[in-house]
Amino acid sequence: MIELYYAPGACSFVPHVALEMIREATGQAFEPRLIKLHRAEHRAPEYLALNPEGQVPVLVVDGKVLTQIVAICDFLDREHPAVGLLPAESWARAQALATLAWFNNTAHPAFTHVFMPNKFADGEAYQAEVKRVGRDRYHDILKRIDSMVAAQTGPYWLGDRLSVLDAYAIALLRWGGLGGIDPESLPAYYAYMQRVAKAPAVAAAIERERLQLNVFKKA
Ligand SMILES: N[C@@H](CCC(=O)N[C@@H](CS)C(=O)NCC(=O)O)C(=O)O
Repeated sequence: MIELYYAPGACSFVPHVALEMIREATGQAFEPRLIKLHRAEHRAPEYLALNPEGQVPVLVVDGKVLTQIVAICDFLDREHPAVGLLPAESWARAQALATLAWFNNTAHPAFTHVFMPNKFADGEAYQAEVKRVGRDRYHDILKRIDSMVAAQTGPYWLGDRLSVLDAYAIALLRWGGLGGIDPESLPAYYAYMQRVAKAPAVAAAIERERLQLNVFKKA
């Protein structure tokens, strides 16, 4: 049995989409386990026993725990190579993993500075500064992704097939809206997000998480 511990709108959206892609292609089901971050369920002792970082996602496979999106995506892809979560050819796969790792270790933590400045500084003034610098940096990253998307030839990040990169890319743009960055100011990226959201596996994850794609509110 496969279980996914996820929180609506969080980065666990990436393995969530991956598991929906697997379900769509092979019929293999998974058990979604909702963790409410606003209720601090990720800080409960039972959850910390699963993931001492107190973060989603966590994948549990027949009772065995796997954390970290890059590892989870690699594992699921190796279990189901025909689904196309990642490319099969060595160079294309390495390039896709480089992008996935960049999303995870650079773009994503840049947003953490905007969303959870309390992780990086004490006191309101310092946190406001962390947030301000973080938002500028995150905006630059989203602009870079917008140019990358504009240069793409197919409907998805890797061309004609949906992959886990699409799931991460649209989660990052959605977070931009939460951080005060208007997604419509990044036209190629915004059009791509709407296209990706229509893919059945993505739409299923969006529905389960009850997500609105554009959460930007003018200040
Ligand atoms: N590198 C980790 C990042 C996980 C992560 O940052 N999860 C966030 C949600 S997007 C979380 O659970 N945050 C709650 C917290 O850190 O308190 C991974 O790939 O799984």
